[in-house]
Amino acid sequence: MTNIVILTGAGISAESGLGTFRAENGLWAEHRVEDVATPEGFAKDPALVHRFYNMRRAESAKASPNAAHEALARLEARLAGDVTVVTQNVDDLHERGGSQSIIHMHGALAGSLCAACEHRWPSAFETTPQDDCPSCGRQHTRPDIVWFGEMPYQMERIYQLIGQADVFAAIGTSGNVYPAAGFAHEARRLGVHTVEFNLEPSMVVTDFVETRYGPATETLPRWVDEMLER
Ligand code: BJW
Repeated sequence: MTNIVILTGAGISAESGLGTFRAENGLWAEHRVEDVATPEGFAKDPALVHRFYNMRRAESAKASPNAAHEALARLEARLAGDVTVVTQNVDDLHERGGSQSIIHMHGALAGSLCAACEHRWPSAFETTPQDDCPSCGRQHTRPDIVWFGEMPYQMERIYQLIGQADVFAAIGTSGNVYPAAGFAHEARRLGVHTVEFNLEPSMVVTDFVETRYGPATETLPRWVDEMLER
């Protein structure tokens, strides 16, 4: 039995055509992070934030899962052991790629959240600040996304999974955003084998005992083959 926890970031969806955040031509080259990814930005201009996530939802719907998403689904289906994908991504490419065990720690484009009563429901394809909450009827609808200063989802469960893991792999994440950027450190402290997949060393590269650089659609399927042959 081998238990594997996989942390994914924007880089795994890059080859599906979705922008990463911190690249020169990335999402935040055109949108200030303070405006679209903080509660304060939402309070200042909710219509702008809704437009930003409507645009992201439309781009995500046009994208298809790539060979890296599919490789992770194959690993989960065939490995003798548990594979959990903890994703920082808000797209649904892991679901559509066939993974079953997925934690969206930064929320999902598929969800809406009432900022007044915290009711959650499946998001419409296009949302506006005027949308009524189906539970309390007030107009405080926001995307169910974890912004800076907010607590990511299922943290207790994630640390529990890391504590039971044999392997921790991080794929396509720059290591800039905590607490996700601290998972490899915790895994290594517990003696878990840590492996990084990226185009280049991340900010937390020293927490990994193994590194594999190159496009995830090439490095991941190879690694999955190796894990399944062990
Ligand atoms: C490829 C590739 C290919 C490309 N193949 N690879 C000081 C110290 C420590 C922490 C903090 C601090 N000050 C503030 C904090 C906390 C803060 C934080 O970390 N800030 C940092 C900027 C320092 N964190 C938070 O606020 C979090 N909450 C929290 O800490 O709660 C605790 C708390 C709450 C309240 C009170 C007290 C405590 C919440 C963080 C939420 C992040 N949300 C976002 C936006 C929303 C989602 C969305 O709009 O989609 O999530 S930020 C953004 O960054 C997004 C991502 O999920 C996240 C990570 O980005 P990611 O995925 O790593 O993307 P990139 O673009 O950075 O990197 C892509 C990588 O892919 C690159 O490395 C490429 O090389 C690679 N790549 N193509 C392989 N083909």
